[in-house]
Amino acid sequence: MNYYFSEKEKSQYAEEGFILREAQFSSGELDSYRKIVEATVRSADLASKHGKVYFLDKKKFVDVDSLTLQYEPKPNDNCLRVIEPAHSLNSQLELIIKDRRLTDPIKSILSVNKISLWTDKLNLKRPEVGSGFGWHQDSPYWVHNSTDVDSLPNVYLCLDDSSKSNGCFSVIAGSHTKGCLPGTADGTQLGGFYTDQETFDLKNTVDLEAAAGSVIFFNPHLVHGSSSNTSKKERRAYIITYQPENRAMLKSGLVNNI
Ligand SMILES: O=C(O)CCC(=O)C(=O)O
Repeated sequence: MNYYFSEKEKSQYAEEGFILREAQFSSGELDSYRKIVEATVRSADLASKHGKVYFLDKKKFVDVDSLTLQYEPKPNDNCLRVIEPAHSLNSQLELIIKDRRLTDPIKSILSVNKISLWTDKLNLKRPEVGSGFGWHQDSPYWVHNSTDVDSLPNVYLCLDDSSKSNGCFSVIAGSHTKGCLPGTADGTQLGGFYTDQETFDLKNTVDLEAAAGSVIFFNPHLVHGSSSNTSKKERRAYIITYQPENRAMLKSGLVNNI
């Protein structure tokens, strides 16, 4: 059994910059992954007590060695929003990172037989407090640390059922074809990382309302984002980014061949 992309998926990925595969993981697997995720959150809370706190555009971040924790804006600034790289807190996440349902399609995208890890993020969009992510590409964040930013495909694993009300993942189909796009120049510290809306067409928005266990593969240049979680339901996601083998990870500089 393998999970490589079909020819049709390869051309759809090339054209639109993403592929959604539904029902990839069973409810038993998802239950165990959610337990691993919540254990990782508890470890992050403990680790944060020894970290360096700083604020960007009034948003709280804590760095602990090569780990970065990002919090919700005030008054929910005790609530974790993003943990990166998450596997550094919990080696059980490596089970997911190495799963062929995720790695085979990545090998199809990269046209290689062996891959390594670039980074992994847990995005915890908690009920009623989880904030949105503005339209952005990932590539501008990485261009200063990677000489081959085109070769950093992402996998987004839905850990909960997601809809517009709990802030599902949204993409701008076809927005990946022009490389790194200009950021906004709104004078804020992080503004340059949000994509200038003149450079893409909101008409091409696809809201990926997808059940838990769905997986979205997407190009590092694809413009994407999501709205806040106004519902009473969890919306957790695990985003893993891979690269060809023998390359160093984003934060630690270590090599993690899969
Ligand atoms: O989790 C989401 O909805 C979006 C996350 C995202 O855009 C990112 O981590 O780059």
